Amino acid sequence: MSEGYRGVGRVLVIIPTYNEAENLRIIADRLRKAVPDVDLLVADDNSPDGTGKIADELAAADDQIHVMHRAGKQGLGAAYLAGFAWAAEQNYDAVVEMDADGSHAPEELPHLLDALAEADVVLGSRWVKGGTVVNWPIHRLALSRGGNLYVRLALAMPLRDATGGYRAYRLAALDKMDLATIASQGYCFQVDLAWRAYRNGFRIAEVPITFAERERGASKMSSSIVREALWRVTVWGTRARIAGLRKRFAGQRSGG
Ligand SMILES: Nc1nc2c(ncn2[C@@H]2O[C@H](COP(=O)(O)OP(=O)(O)OP(=O)(O)O)[C@@H](O)[C@H]2O)c(=O)[nH]1
Ligand SMILES: [Mg+2]
Repeated sequence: MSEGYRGVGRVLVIIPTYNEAENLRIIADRLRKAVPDVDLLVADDNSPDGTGKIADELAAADDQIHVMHRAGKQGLGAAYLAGFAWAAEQNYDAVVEMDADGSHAPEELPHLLDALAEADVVLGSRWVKGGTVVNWPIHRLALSRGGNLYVRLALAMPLRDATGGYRAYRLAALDKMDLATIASQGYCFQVDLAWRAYRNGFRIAEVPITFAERERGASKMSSSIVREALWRVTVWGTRARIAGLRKRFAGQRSGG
């Protein structure tokens, strides 16, 4: 167990994994070197490629590395929720979301954590000044850009990168986000959390990151993940608009 990170307290980085045997050692090693003051939890969904066994070996050799073995593939949202609950039980002050595939550079984590000292939620952002994406094909760039534009318009939420998955949260903020009602499974989970943070009026900071395309292993991105995000964001946006209209209508009636 580490002493904690300056201005933030005890930090747990959660890396959800499904078939990341080629990546896990590399990312864990980079993280431990880049930010020795934070702990790591690997949340593995019983990966058929033996990722869970590698996680066990890493944990046996380093008491700042922990493993959660989950029964089977249930989506990244469910893995994160289980990780957040474990962090709360273990009295961490903050959690970080990070992919296993090297897209999120552990070397940039200090930027996120420094920002968290003055915020409740920090988004690693590809689409603010200084942020970039390296080696993405044009269709992935278009999907991320288009997805973020849609989220911004549908939810009227002024964030540049609400779909990204490199983030830091204070546990006190997560605690107020009513996580038990989250149904989002795929990457829509990230939008869901950003939307909850925004509606709660939390301090949200976006810091630029350099996002690199995965070099090894297979992507879990799919069209059903995109469809889920599309319909959920549309439902949330419509609900928010109806609630806004109701409020205005009620205000007009009582205010004359
Ligand atoms: N535990 C768990 N982890 C998952 C699941 N789906 C994805 N992940 C992990 O979530 C992280 C992000 O998944 P990726 O496949 O990299 O998704 P992506 O970044 O959209 O796609 P690419 O980078 O293009 O491959 C990785 O660490 C995955 O192993 C899941 O169902 N369960
Ligand atoms: Mg990835």
